[in-house]
Amino acid sequence: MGRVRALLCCVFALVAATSHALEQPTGQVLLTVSGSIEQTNVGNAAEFDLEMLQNLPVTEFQTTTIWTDGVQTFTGVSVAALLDALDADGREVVAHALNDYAVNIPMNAFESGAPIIAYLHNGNEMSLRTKGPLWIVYPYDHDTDYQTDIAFLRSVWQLDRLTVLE
Ligand SMILES: Nc1nc2c(c(=O)[nH]1)N[C@H]1C(S)=C(S)[C@@H](COP(=O)(O)O)O[C@H]1N2
Ligand SMILES: [Mo]
Repeated sequence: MGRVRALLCCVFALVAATSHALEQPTGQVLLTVSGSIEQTNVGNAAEFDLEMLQNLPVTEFQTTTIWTDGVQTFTGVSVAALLDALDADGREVVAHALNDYAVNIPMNAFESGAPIIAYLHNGNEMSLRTKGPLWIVYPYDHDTDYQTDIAFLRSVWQLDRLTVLE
């Protein structure tokens, strides 16, 4: 009995150590992260539904944008926090959108905590027509660094994939 229990403990410890630490998405997959990441849930990738994204650390801010009128509230997870949760280790990230737009962003550009992957805009989920369901946004009003062409072209709407490059 003691032996069996010891063996089972070993097996469970091994499973815990080697299995995917990420839960499985149960809703529609909104974001797929692949490349140089340690935490996965489907093959070599990490798939997220809305609930999984909402379970990551939440960042919310208010700002105007060049695409909208008036002050907006955005709620999401910072790219830094998301990549941290996946133990990502790389030099840059390719952010890819449903309309096949893609942009490479160096890893050190996320250190400030901006941008976020917003899943709520003024408290509402975003449709494809309103740049959703996921939109990379910066608190543009908070720093002149975020009012540059570089920040604008990294503001990927209809985001669907991130690839971490070594
Ligand atoms: N999904 C998606 N996001 C995108 C783009 C795009 O074509 N598709 N264009 C990018 C570029 S190149 C810029 S400069 C900014 C600003 O786009 P706009 O001024 O044409 O609205 O959005 C960025 N985000
Ligand atoms: Mo652009």
